[in-house]
Amino acid sequence: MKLIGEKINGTLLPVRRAIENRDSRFIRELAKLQAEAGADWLDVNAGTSPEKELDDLVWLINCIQDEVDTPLCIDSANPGPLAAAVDRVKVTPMINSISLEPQKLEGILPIVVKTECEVIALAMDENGIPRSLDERLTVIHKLVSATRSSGIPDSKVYIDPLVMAASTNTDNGKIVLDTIRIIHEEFPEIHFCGGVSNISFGLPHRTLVNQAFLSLAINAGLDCAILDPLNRDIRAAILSVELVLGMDKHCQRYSRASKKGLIGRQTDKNA
Ligand code: THG
Repeated sequence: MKLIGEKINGTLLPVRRAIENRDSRFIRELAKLQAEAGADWLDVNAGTSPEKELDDLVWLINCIQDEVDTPLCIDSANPGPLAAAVDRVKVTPMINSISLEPQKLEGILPIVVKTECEVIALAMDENGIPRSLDERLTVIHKLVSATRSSGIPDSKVYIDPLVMAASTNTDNGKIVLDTIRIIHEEFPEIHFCGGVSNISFGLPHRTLVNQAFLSLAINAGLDCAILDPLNRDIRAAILSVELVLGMDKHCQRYSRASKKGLIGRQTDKNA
């Protein structure tokens, strides 16, 4: 399971403040902590002010690269800032994201082709996120046609089925799980990626719901997630599910995490 660290996101208030104040120490610390916690990429999202996005994104990227070598996942809906960001990274990044919206296919897909990088493809089109399973599958089929005809190998595509709150529609979890299972069987080279914690939005004890969903999603074929790698509960869920599914040779990663005190109740290693 690959992890994309989500914490450098300008829609979070402390990050927005750090961007506004050009507080590079704060950003570097977030980069270091997530890299040490095992993030495979660091998501970089400059936030919501379009006129400043380019400057802010380039500043963020420079800060992060001064601290860590972890590849970046550049999270922007806008071709201009995205292209500028891609030009400044030291290691080939992941692009977050394309979708079936015409402006994404016209503006962002060519950047992916030129960069020969991995890309997250959101299961949505100009009408938004499809509500039913069938519609979501149709959108994904069209997305895969678009990436294939641009010459992008399936192995560089991460489909994001778009995890939505179960509190607003109790079918939301099942739709994502079925989407992953069906597309995974059809296109075995394609990866899946999602913002796992969206499932529990608006509910109490969010961790419980996140853990249950993550376990089922990994079983269905989810092999990448955007999450907080510093979150102990999430880390425990991933390690224990991978162990049970035979994805952790000799239970090595689980045991190592336990020895380091990274999982389980903090006072008792058998918890
Ligand atoms: N799909 C794709 N990209 C995405 C999302 C997605 N990018 C943005 C978002 N969704 C994922 N990013 C975040 C970033 C921060 C938080 C949630 C989603 C957040 N973080 C808390 C914090 O850092 O304080 C901690 C949460 C925790 O402890 O678990 O709320 O769906 N392609």
